[in-house]
Amino acid sequence: MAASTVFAASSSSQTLACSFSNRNPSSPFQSSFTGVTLKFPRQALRLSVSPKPLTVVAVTKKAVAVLTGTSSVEGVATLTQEDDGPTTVNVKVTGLTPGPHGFHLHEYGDTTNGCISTGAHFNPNGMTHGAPEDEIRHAGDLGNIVANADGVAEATIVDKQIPLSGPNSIVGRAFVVHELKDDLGKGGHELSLTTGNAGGRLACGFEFLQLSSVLLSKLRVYHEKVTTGHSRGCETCR
Ligand SMILES: [Cu+2]
Ligand SMILES: [Zn+2]
Repeated sequence: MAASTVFAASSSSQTLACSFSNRNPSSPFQSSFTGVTLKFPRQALRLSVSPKPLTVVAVTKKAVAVLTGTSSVEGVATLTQEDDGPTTVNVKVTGLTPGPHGFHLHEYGDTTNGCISTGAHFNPNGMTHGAPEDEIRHAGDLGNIVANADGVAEATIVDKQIPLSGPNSIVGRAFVVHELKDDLGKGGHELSLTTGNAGGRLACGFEFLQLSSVLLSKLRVYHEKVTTGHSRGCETCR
């Protein structure tokens, strides 16, 4: 998992930084730069090897996207994924016309030219457009969200094809809310199998990954342990 990889990497660099500044006068380092053999004292070697590799048993990954556009349509989507399970998306969009609106994950988290620069639907498996429950669908096909009479659409979507880590991670890609109803590939229109004929792009926003509070607190505890255990004479530990 990406989060645990980062964790492990930071712990080893922390330990390495500490071991190099351990100045024990009884067994000093010798430099090889002047042609002298590099010898590490036993104590330094022990410090550089973590006695127990850190294992994060369960990780909750979280991401958030803020959706904006050129119209008054705006919204927020929060995403949560436990380990490698399905991702839950909670989305709220305001300023819509009442009724269904296509809601997709598009390929690029690029909004420099408005929502058009988010590209096509996220489609890592080379499929045609479909409904979220279809076997043949773009990974980014999340169906429709439905706005009430006040123009507010709220939905909770649980989907297995939009993970927050791994090769098909959707972090850095963009949600798009459309002008029209997504026909889920079944409308018979020439655009049905590519976009669901969902019309213009009203609002969009890309996903930021958030570290869970549990993981953050574990990182703090671990960092505290490392710094208090090895901090003497180790300026880089602080
Ligand atoms: Cu779309
Ligand atoms: Zn699609």
